[in-house]
Amino acid sequence: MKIGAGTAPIFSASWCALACWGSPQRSWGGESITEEANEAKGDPENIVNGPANPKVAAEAAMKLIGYFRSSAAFRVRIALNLKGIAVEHASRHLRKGEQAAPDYVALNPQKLVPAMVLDSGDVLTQSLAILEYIEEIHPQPPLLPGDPVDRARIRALALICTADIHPIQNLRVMTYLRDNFGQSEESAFAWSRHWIDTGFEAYEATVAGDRKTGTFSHGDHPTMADLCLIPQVFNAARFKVDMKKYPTIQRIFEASMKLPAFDAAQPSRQPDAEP
Ligand SMILES: N[C@@H](CCC(=O)N[C@@H](CS)C(=O)NCC(=O)O)C(=O)O
Repeated sequence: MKIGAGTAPIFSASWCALACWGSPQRSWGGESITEEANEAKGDPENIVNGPANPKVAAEAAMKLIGYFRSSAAFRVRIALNLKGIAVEHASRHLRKGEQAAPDYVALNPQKLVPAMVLDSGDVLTQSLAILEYIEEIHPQPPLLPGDPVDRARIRALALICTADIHPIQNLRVMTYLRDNFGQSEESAFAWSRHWIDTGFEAYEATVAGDRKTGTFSHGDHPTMADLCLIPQVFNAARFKVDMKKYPTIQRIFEASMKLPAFDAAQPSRQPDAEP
């Protein structure tokens, strides 16, 4: 999908210049990307908390539309941080249904975040496709290192989280269970826990004791597998999954969260974060 010339500007002046390892994520404030918000906040020049490093912001060419608690957007934020790519950030409040607003549906008919708008006007959707794109335009440090067998292992681990766990415990599925099947919040949580446990049992069995597992899921540097695992561990905490059952995953989680690229990408550090 491509945004043509003359398309109404949909982004707030909510910028986060994401610098490389160790540098904090800087926000220019603003959570929503409605045109009203744009009008209220004015041009980027009017934003009081401008970038500490104008060069980084000036290089920003891509715009990531996410939500602080979105694990799919979280994956992309980690990749951008790891690779030191600056982007403009904007948010759609999922609990308020902003992902279903017509201007967003025009970008992503799936009504899901994230979406990445390129300087060219092209719009990328699906976090794994966005990760692969980022990897192609900015190969260092690699998210998919090694030989084809290694890369298949990394992708398989990533897919446990992104294809088999996350899609059946995300917001719209939980809402559907409650609204159409009369399930309580507690039952919906139990559903999510079940599917996270099912996936994590497989993930743990794959990485535990495998010589290809290192500090991270594959070797001693973070890969696409970790970018998908760590946000899923955050979800597991929300749904009160007992992580003691998954010592290797827990170890990888702790190693990952020591890295600034992961830490800066976590939900509570986003400008649109809520308690
Ligand atoms: N497979 C998609 C999943 C995207 C997705 O499910 N996003 C969630 C947030 S993590 C969302 O937008 N949910 C809105 C909803 O459920 O209505 C991807 O990887 O990008």
